Amino acid sequence: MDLQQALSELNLVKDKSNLESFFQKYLGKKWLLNEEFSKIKDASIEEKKVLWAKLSEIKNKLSEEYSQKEAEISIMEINEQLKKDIVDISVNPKKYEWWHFNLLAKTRRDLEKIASNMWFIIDYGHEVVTKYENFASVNIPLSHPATEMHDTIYLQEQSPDWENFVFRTHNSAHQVQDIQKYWVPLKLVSPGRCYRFDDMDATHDVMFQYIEWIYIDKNVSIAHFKNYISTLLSAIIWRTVETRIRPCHFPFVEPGFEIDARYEIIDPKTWETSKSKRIELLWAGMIHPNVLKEWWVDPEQRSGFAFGIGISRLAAIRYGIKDIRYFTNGDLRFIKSF
Ligand code: FA5
Repeated sequence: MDLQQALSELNLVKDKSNLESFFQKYLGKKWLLNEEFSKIKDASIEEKKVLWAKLSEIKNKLSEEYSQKEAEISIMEINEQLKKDIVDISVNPKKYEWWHFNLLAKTRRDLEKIASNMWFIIDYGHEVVTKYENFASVNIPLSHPATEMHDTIYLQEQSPDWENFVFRTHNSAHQVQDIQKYWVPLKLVSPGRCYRFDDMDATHDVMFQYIEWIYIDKNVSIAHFKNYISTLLSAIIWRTVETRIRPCHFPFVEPGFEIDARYEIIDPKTWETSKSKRIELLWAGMIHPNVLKEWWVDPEQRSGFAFGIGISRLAAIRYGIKDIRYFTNGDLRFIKSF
């Protein structure tokens, strides 16, 4: 067998199928070299040694050249494929759109800015809290309807003597810890997600953004509450809104108030406006003396107000949206219109 002949044939190989034929011819089962090796058995011992060495050298050389060729062809094929697969990943600057915050995040951030400007501390707390923090620490007895399974999302109990954990239903849940952390006088806001097992509709979500404001000091009165709430609402809402304040009962506060709002809904297609129904915007009140005692604050010395606003309802009023589900359903037509 002529090694030079084999090598020049290998040199002419340009693709995988020719390479395969070459392999079958020289190196496969029925290889030419095999024939040469089979002749060794008839040779004398001395000739055997020489022939074996010569054929082994040919075999090694051919195998080495073959492997090199195989690698070359693979790289060549990959490069050809890459040329065909070219994708233009450069972005057309004219098509690039500037991002903006989701309207809920924007409203929450604006609320936080206003709160800092009024010298309120911002503390987000935890989304998973104990049953005590969520209910008893704010004077909600465990027999209260709000503690029932259909309102509260409980975490699975690990053992019978284990304190139940819940997804917080309101941010009032970590006030007991905030008091321990910052003590009084206290001006604090707690923004963040809350969870309730509510049926979803235009004003209810199962997970919603909420912000709680709390102010405790000497001689804090309803007049302070009115002043803060009207400053806050006029800073965050730039549209005409009809508000109504009315007394209500919430165990955390005494007296308690509710503020409802009626606002202008804008039709995104026609830009026509219509009046919304009256919606509950926030609950508030003067912190109940029992709650202050529970927090080791002397109700004879200190008083305070607290209020909790659903940020999605506030954002709906702010931007004239008729249904809070638009904020989270990912509809690009809605997102792009802001
Ligand atoms: C509370 O959670 C009280 N912690 C509020 C409070 C704070 C009272 C301080 C007194 C003192 P309420 O359950 O009403 O109250 O919820 C407060 C606000 O959260 C509502 O006014 C509403 O704006 C919003 N909200 C309540 N449930 C939902 C829901 N499922 N989806 C969206 N927003 C909601």
